[in-house]
Amino acid sequence: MAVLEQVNSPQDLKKLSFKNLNILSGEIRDLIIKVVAQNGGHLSSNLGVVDLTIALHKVFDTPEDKLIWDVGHQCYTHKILTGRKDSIFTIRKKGGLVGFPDIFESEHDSLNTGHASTSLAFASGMAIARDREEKPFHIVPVIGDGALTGGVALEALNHIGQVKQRLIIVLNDNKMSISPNVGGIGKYLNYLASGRPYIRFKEVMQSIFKAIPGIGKYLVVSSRKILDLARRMTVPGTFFNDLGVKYIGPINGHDLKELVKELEKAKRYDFPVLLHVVTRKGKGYKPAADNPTSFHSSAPFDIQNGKFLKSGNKPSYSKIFGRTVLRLVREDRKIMALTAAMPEGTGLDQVQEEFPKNFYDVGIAEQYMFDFAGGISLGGMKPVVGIYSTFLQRAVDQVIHDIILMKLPIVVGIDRAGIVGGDGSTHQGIYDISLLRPLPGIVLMAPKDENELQHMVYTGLKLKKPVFIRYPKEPGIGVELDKEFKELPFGKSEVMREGNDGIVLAVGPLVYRALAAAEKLFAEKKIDLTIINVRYIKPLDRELILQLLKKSKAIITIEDGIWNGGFSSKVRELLISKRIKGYKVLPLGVPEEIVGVATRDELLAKYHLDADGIYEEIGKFLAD
Ligand SMILES: Cc1ncc(C[n+]2csc(CCOP(=O)(O)OP(=O)(O)O)c2C)c(N)n1
Repeated sequence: MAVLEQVNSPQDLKKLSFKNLNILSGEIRDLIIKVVAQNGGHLSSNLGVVDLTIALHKVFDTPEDKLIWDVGHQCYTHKILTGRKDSIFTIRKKGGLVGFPDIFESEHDSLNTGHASTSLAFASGMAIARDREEKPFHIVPVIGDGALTGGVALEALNHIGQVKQRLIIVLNDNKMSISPNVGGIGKYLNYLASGRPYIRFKEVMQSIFKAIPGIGKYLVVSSRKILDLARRMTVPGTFFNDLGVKYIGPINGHDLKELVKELEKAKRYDFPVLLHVVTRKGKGYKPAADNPTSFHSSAPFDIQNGKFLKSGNKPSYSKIFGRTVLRLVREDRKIMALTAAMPEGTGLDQVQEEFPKNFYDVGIAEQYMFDFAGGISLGGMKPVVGIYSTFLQRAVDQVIHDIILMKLPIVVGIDRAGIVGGDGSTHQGIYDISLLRPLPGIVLMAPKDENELQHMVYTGLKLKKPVFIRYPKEPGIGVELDKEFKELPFGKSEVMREGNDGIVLAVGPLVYRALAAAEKLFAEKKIDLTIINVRYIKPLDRELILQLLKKSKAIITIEDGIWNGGFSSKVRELLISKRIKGYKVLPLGVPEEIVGVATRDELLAKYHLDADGIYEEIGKFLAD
């Protein structure tokens, strides 16, 4: 019988021998590979922490002890071991398990995560609360070397070193963020992981022993134990030790015995310790180990050859964004492409490859990136930022305080804007319109297709203002790309279809779904709609909207995001400010609720944002 069959809760692990734990580790890897090959998901990070997770559950007792997974994308083994083995094939599917820890899903998940670097701050707060109540349990945040570079993690370390709560921080160091980790902290961890501080210490000690006349050479031989002890003590990890967090490591993250031994020891301290655990991303599946970046957030694939199962040849908006920036850099070396740890995801890796000097990956540091961009802009260069809508949320203060108030020219590609499939609530890009639209002096655009996206990036750079361009995570429409870039008329929308029965103001690629709905409404119900490709959410084409109101006072707004406070509200505010009477508005968008896990298409259908939903909603609205 497979060992995994005997494990239904973390308690079952406690009885297993190390031999069986090692067998279990192989079985879990096989299961995770099968699950991700079928559903897509985070493969390389999950394969990297199988042994670490087994060791953690062997040593600690969840749910009493709190395991906190930073980012949370590496939680599959944790889910398998904490009673969710039988539903693991539902992960990332509608109604299934969330691909990240979720406190509503299991008592073993002590924190919802998805955005990086939050674990240490939460652990710190939870430890204060625990200690006030004099409770004995352990709090164990597990943070990657990538997430450790995030500002909030460093702010937490700074405070933890001061407050000195009892905490066991596990630093899972695999040298990788999604791409290879960047920056000084990563280099420092590599230095620690290589054992070089110890080797250096050993060399110095041995030369001191040798210099002692007579007995020196004997001391060198017998000093191994002392040196070994010294290795465990203060020499490595000075950065952490000096902050007030005891460094322990490096520890082989694939050696269960060593892991269990070190975790058991860590339980004895009554102050914060950091265990530096070294793991390999993708371990156990060669294609993922060889190419951890592609298998970070993986599409379904063929297990035999590691090839992704492709769905069509249309380029993504990210690809077109990166390609456009690359073409523009070829013409103008003042352009600087910036990303916070997402070179591939944003498409800006294309710039990195050809113009490494015009590209910066700043690590998981969205706030820093906007201030860095501000500095670049003040210095007379042209920053172009690629960022996911969901991660932009973290830098809204920098956008307002450091970019908008100084009216700094910058172009921001907001990727994954709108509904995002698979990842669930933490990754939805549904708030950017409502967050950005009240900000004075900004330009906010949304292309209806990939051809328009390239013109928007070009136009954005010409405008010399803070410009934001939002586009979704879905393949482009497949339209032909114009060879030459062109400047889009500032603040002007595009009329796609004319009719007298209602005005549809559609944002982004939803324009095409609205067009399809309009054709069907005309064919089946003789309802004749005007369809507008909004293009500029800000500044709004007020002139056109006011003009169109002469034809019809039935307005339908369609946006891929929350409509409450979003584009729909903006249109309504215009109508109110102009004291227009007798209009009615149908707002199609995401309502004010937490958007869970499903595919993008399923979610679009749920919120009536697919062609059929738009058709039905408008049909009902105009019939009322
Ligand atoms: C604030 C934020 N920015 C970017 C991301 C996208 N992201 C997800 S995982 C990841 C890499 C994390 O690296 P690390 O913490 O070392 O974990 P690993 O995947 O290597 O196990 C990034 C950049 C994120 N989740 N949150």
